[in-house]
Amino acid sequence: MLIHSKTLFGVSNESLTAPQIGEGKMGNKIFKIITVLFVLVLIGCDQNPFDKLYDPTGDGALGGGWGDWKIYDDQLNTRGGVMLSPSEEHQTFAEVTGNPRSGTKCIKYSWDGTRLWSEKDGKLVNWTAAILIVAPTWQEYGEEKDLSPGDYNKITFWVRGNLSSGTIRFEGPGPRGSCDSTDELSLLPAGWVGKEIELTNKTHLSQAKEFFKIVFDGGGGTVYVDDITYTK
Ligand SMILES: [Ca+2]
Repeated sequence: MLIHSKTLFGVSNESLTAPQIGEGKMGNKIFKIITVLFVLVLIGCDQNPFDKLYDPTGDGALGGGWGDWKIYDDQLNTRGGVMLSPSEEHQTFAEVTGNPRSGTKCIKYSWDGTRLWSEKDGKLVNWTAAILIVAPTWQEYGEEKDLSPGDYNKITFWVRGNLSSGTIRFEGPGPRGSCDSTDELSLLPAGWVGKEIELTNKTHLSQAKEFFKIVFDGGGGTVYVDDITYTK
């Protein structure tokens, strides 16, 4: 963002020089228009690594029937974004091509184990989470989607990876501490293994702010995830 600000400032200075010849108000208007255009161009060029996970095809399965809904196969099919918590430090979240469970890509999420500051908790915490959220960006977190018409009973997915210490768990929609989740896993398999989250709290499904969460607890590691599906 800092780079963008500097670039904008430079553009502003250049566009101010021409109108000073005698058209102050018109110059101001032109300056504002040029500034807005550059902001739009810069937003369009933003190289956010999560942009490639944005589904450009529309509502996916949500726009049609309410059958099984694969929210990630070789892309994120939710129109939502990805949020890292408690901050984005010391973690990597990406799509990778090596040894996916299906197609050509899978998700790779790593944490190096460094404790991070949590604004919500007001202290350093020993966990991190990658969250597939309903909102397109974390700044808009809080946007909800009603998944209850799907009558979904579980989320199925495939994982592999390794933990350096601590545990990992996978969660469905709902607040921390009360959402449906897998058990805490102290080991991840080297090869792909299927897992599932049983969805029991229908209130969380009707007011979903998140589709799926990967939570490292007590230590870092690397996990690969593929074929995340809401199903009956
Ligand atoms: Ca895949």
